[in-house]
Amino acid sequence: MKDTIVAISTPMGVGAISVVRLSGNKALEIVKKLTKHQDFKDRYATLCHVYDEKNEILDEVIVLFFANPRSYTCEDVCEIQCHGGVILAKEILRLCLFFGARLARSGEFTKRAFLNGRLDFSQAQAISQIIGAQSLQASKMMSKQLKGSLNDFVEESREELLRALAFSEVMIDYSDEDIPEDTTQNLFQNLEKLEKKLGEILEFSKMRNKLLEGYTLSIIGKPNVGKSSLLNAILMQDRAIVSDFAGTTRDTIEETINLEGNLVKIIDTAGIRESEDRVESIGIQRSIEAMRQSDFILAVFDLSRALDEEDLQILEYLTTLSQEKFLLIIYNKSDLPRVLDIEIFQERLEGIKTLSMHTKDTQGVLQIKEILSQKMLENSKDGEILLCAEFQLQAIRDSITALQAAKSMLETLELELFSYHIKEVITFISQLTKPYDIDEMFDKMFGEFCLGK
Ligand SMILES: Nc1nc2c(ncn2[C@@H]2O[C@H](COP(=O)(O)OP(=O)(O)OP(=O)(O)O)[C@@H](O)[C@H]2O)c(=O)[nH]1
Ligand SMILES: [Mg+2]
Repeated sequence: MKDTIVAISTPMGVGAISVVRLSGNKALEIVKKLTKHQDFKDRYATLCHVYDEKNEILDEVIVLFFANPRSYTCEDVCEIQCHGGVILAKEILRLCLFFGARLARSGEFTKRAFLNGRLDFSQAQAISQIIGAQSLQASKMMSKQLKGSLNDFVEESREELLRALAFSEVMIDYSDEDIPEDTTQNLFQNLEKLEKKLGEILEFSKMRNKLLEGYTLSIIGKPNVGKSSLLNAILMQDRAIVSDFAGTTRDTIEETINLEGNLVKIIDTAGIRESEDRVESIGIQRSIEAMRQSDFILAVFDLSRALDEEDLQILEYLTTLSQEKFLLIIYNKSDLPRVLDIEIFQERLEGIKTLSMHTKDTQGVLQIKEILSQKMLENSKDGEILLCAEFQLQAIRDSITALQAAKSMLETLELELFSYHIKEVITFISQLTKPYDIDEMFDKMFGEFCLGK
């Protein structure tokens, strides 16, 4: 890690300013050559010029200097803020290389921060997630992780387990009768608590990863009930073609909206019904697939038409999905005289939220958005630890298995085996924040970052 690295840290060609970042022993020296300015103060902004090799002024810039170790990487760091666009930042980058810096690999700044002890593994990972996060809640949660809440949990659990291990090691040579029963009971309860907590983290993480990826919502229903009209109303633009011809939408249409900081992909589907038409029936297959992939389903029915075979078929689908998906039944076209008998829906889909509306009614659309936002809010309650990487989820699963084995050994007072399994749990739990001490592992993980981080 002797060499000084450089990268453009802002997205290419976007925005009014770009930042070129240098880290390493020679960072300051390079900036001095670049600007012909000698006096940079730690943690101060300095206005100066950048010159090219022919001594011509290239740009007016602001240099931020962070002396080691109080910098992102714990090394000397200089950030050069130049004017935006592609050309200038690239030119400054080129000059930095000319004066002896090396191009940073993606994630290399964060890797250095990690290797210099500035961040632990989970914090480094949280940074990668913040950059890629698709929702405001997710970035907030990751920022919290950055503060080290996962680290605290791992430390606390380790202490608990070490206490269990110490007890076991001391008691190993005693006969069963001499082992105090209340102590083992107490120990058992604590392990049970830890197991429960691990289970919660696992469940929570699986669910919350939605916040990172974004949600999917599909609008389904038989032909002509007003699905595309509803999509347009939600988007507040005429995105999909609407007509009174049944089968207007032949393939799925996708649009993304931002609902209170959450990214929601909305899929308008081809109406579900048995179809002779090959093109349409492919579309229908897709809409069934869309439903399977969705977190939310808006199932649209037409209040102005009598219940028919197609509605019943859709009801059938919905009952199989209602366990795992968030389902909202929309009774559409409430502006027309009501013909649809909704009793059968109430019977079959007990406890499911319903809403009567028509698509020209902004009130109805607002209500839909509110219901969805509420649901997403429930999904993003604070205070839990969120794990994103598969190896972490695996470490939790392994911890739970080992913990269960340890508990059953404690019950039968087979303390040697108990100790063995507790040591396993300690190893697995430690992997949450310090997975493996292998360099390639880091390269792989940090390589997922974008350049300049
Ligand atoms: N009166 C009334 N008409 C509506 C309402 N919503 C949609 N429509 C009309 O119903 C017809 C069908 O609307 P679409 O949005 O194309 O229906 P769809 O479900 O997408 O139909 P397919 O794509 O064929 O499956 C159009 O003529 C719309 O103008 C509503 O709330 N009230
Ligand atoms: Mg349509």
